Amino acid sequence: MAPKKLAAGNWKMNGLTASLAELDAIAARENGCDVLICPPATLITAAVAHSGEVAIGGQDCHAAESGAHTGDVSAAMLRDAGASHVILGHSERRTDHGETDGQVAQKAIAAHEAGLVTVICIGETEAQRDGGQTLDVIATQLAGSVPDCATAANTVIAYEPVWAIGTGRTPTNDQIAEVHALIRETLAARFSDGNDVTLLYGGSVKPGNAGEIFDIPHVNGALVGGASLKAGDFGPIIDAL
Ligand code: G2H
Repeated sequence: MAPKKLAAGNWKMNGLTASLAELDAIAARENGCDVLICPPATLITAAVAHSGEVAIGGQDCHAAESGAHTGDVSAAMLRDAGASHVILGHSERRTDHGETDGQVAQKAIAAHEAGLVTVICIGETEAQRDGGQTLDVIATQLAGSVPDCATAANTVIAYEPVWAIGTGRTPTNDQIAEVHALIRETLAARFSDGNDVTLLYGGSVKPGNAGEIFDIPHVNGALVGGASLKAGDFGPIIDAL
């Protein structure tokens, strides 16, 4: 089995009910690859009703199944709302909420138990890249954030350099290729189906750069933030895949 191609949109803390019109437009222009939209939790149930073949996911979940965790949602709740995927370990969660690799792995275990596909995010900061630590950081995050129960069917890995997120800056194609090759090698060494895991690039992907990023070896799609909010931007990215 070859890795599935996936165009994933992360709406972050953006979107009201009216935004579902964009989802209708995205659903209408599918090109055969898998498409995922992760709206805010408030929109998941309504988004499922608008999504057609487009998968709907959450942007985070708690590691516990239920309990006294004000403001959090569990993996089972996301599944119950109709989500099929969940993003975990996004750098904004790691930065804003202090999430560690170990916590991300616990969340991933809970998500897999609930039947969700996890999109586990990893990526270096600008200081780490400037300090020549990128490959070590990626290896450490992969080892710590991806649980032993990961398979090609239940796990997607997104490489998102922190300095490229929402900044309009992107790594060179060679930099993306180097990190994706490391991720592929590491997964293949650890998991029997590691060669089949879908690997996404994320960080300032837009219609103008998606095609060349998708041509890089071991890039099987993208996790797109700002450019996933409008079907006029996300549609051409889907088409480029
Ligand atoms: C990276 C990405 C989506 P953007 O966070 O996960 O956002 O495309 O806006 O850089």
